[in-house]
Amino acid sequence: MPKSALIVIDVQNDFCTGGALAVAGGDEIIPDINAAVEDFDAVILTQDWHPSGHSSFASSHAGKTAFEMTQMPYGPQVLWPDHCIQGSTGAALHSALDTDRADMIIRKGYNPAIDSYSAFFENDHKTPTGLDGYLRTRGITHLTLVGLALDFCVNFSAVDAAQLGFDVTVRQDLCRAIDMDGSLCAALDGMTAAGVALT
Ligand code: VGL
Ligand code: ZN
Repeated sequence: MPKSALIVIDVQNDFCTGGALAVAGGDEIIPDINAAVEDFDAVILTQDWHPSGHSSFASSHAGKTAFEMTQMPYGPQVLWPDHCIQGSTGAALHSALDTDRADMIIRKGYNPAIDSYSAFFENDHKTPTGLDGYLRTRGITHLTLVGLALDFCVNFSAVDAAQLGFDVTVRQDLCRAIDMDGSLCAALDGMTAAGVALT
């Protein structure tokens, strides 16, 4: 039997109702995510975890406002409202999320100069988070991704995972999207092209 993991992306207060970067319907998916953990050999949670003044925050760039694009040394980057600041209530995993079954919580986005949508690589597409090695050394080959946001962190994680050779499924019913400027459509196309199964 191939070993499987459920990867739960960024189910944190700031991405849920009332949060700094709330994703519409973000909280709705939590009960079904809690139910899904039973079907997997391993459960991994990710946590967006930025230092204050992070370079992905619009507030760190004079004259820029949230949801504008900017150019970083590693490429284009959306500028976000301040969110998921290390140790803040907004960065905490949502209290309705059952974290007891989680084997590991992997934090990302702690590098002040580089954002990290993906659970595998920072946005330079080079700096690894270590998750690839963790999964491989445990013999896990099949990944199912759920969480927030479908068009950003779930998307980047799924595409990287597929390119790393994992068998990847994204359960769209257990995700919600930000959907700005066609980002959801582009993400679905990109995941399909990368060989991700969308169910
Ligand atoms: C995310 C924008 C900024 C996400 C994280 O979890 O999708 N999006 N930081
Ligand atoms: Zn972030």
